[in-house]
Amino acid sequence: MRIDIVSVMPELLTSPFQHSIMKRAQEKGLLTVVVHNLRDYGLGKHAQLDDYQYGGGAGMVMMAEPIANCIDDLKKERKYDQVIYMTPDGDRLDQAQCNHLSLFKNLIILCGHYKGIDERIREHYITKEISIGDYVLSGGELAAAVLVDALGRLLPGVLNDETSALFDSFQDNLLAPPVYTRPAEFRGWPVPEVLLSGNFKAIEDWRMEKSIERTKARRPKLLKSDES
Ligand code: 6GU
Repeated sequence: MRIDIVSVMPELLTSPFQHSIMKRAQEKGLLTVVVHNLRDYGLGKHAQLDDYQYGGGAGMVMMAEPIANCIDDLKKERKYDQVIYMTPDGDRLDQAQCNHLSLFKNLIILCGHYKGIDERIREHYITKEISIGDYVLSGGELAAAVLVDALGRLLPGVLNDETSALFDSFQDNLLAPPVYTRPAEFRGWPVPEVLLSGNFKAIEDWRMEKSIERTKARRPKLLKSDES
């Protein structure tokens, strides 16, 4: 999968993909992330990217032309499956959407800033609008990093144990069960005995029971529907 991220703050997007699983995904050639500085497409000698909004009101709006030119340039190089705009009024991201998006080959992610982008870009370029939750961030970059991470780990071959993404919280609308590591007793607090029993059937049953218990307690709506 190749992901091109268009941003006015590309510095915010350097570190998130240079560590751990995202680093390995790129080293293995399974994921390519390229960040583009929208400033390179700014207008005039100040490389202007935003302007006052028509009709008045506080806050600047990202102009259509730099964004259109940048996306046009990318589209000259390859065909894109989706042009995603990160915005708090987009569809709320969930695991089902991540699974769906992880199947695409080429994605563009546009990070919003200021009051947002000129509506004509949303109408004519954007194919999907995504929010990562009902709260407002100062820009779309951190949200884009969340999306890329969530997609990257789903690509076949990225995780060491291929099955481990399947056991993630949410993958079957259940939260993950509790996990323990050594020592078997810490400050008088023991690890549940079944986990030390070597009885794999009993361990599987225990984990399923704990998953359901935890989901009921913390996210009951997950059990009733596809809602969170
Ligand atoms: Cl995608 N962008 C911004 N600016 N804020 C958000 C968001 C995105 N998702 C939740 N809050």
